[in-house]
Amino acid sequence: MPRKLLEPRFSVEHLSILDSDGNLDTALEPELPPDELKRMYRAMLLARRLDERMVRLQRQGRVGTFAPGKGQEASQIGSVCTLRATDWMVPSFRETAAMLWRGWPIETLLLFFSGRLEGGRPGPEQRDLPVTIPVATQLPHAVGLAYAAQYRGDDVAVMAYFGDGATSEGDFHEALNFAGVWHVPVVFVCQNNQWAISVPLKKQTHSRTIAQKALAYGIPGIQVDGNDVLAVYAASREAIDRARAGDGPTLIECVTYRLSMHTTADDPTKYRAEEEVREWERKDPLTRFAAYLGKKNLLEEGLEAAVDADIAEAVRRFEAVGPPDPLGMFDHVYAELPPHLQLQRDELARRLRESEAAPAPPATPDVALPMRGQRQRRR
Ligand SMILES: Cc1ncc(C[n+]2csc(CCOP(=O)(O)OP(=O)(O)O)c2C)c(N)n1
Ligand SMILES: [Mg+2]
Repeated sequence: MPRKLLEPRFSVEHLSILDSDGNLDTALEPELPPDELKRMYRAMLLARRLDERMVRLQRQGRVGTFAPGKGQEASQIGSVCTLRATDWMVPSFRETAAMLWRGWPIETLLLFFSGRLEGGRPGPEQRDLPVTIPVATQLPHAVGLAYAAQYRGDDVAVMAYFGDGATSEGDFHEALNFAGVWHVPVVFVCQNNQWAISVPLKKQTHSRTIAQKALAYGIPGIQVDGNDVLAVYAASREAIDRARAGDGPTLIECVTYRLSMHTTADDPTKYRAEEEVREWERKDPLTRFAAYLGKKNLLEEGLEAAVDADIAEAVRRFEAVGPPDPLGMFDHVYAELPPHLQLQRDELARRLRESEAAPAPPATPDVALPMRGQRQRRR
């Protein structure tokens, strides 16, 4: 019996429209109205400035651990801007830019990164899932949302975000498999930022691209220059239109780079070369987009100051929120507290009552049980 070729040899497309030297492929340039281009740039700039501010706030002990998205603004804004308010957006933990676009107030994001419950709650009309820290677990949820939309006949698409590291998790493969089998309206956006904490891409996968993993699940996959907002937009537009037309899921791999640390608890100088970072700084998605807009006369004067003022206002509102109730840490994990936690809760409640009754100055740490980074003795 001769050997038969069952699958044709496949190729994986790489899409780039505006390169880091400002060269534009006009044949591929998407048709975006000037106001939309301006809105996209503003969102990217807001995300960048907020990102830098968040790191400073964390260093000052004013917010908790934060995962910077610096360098990934084009991957996020170029994709999320193709969604309607009625579509679902499913973030991981580095999607601050995408969340801002979807209308999350800045102070809510600050609350989230201070460990506050209020920070994780989408608005009542908002079709976003909250931040997901456990890597890749949001992907089966995204497929479930798409399956429900398909079942109910809703005109809704779902966009789910994750990193290169997430593709090593079973959840990623299960999600793509179900999405392919059910042919549901979901777009998987992988932000391949080259690192999963200290693990480089080459130790994550032996595949030449992440996009090609789609082939195994019978769905289209495309690789795009993730620092080129026009390329990300074009690929996302196509994928979302396909989902809406009932033509099933797509995997988009955005090739990008995490310019900052994994989180504020990480020191990337321990595991990656400065030269690598410098090289990617030259491919900065904001500089490139700004140059493109400049040529079209669409760069607004004073935008940076306006964005900074919005951030400063939000920081003021965030810092005016009262401290959390320390007893809240016992809520929302167990429906019924196990006895050992009930004992700890009672003990903390007693100490808090005592410390409230105690006269100033503040009691010793043993009595006050302060939490790191929290100004919680205002109750
Ligand atoms: C299930 C699970 N395992 C491990 C972790 C710890 N962890 C947090 S982020 C991360 C790396 C994720 O890398 P990637 O998917 O590339 O996303 P990136 O951080 O680069 O955005 C790990 C291992 C976790 N949060 N969840
Ligand atoms: Mg990564």
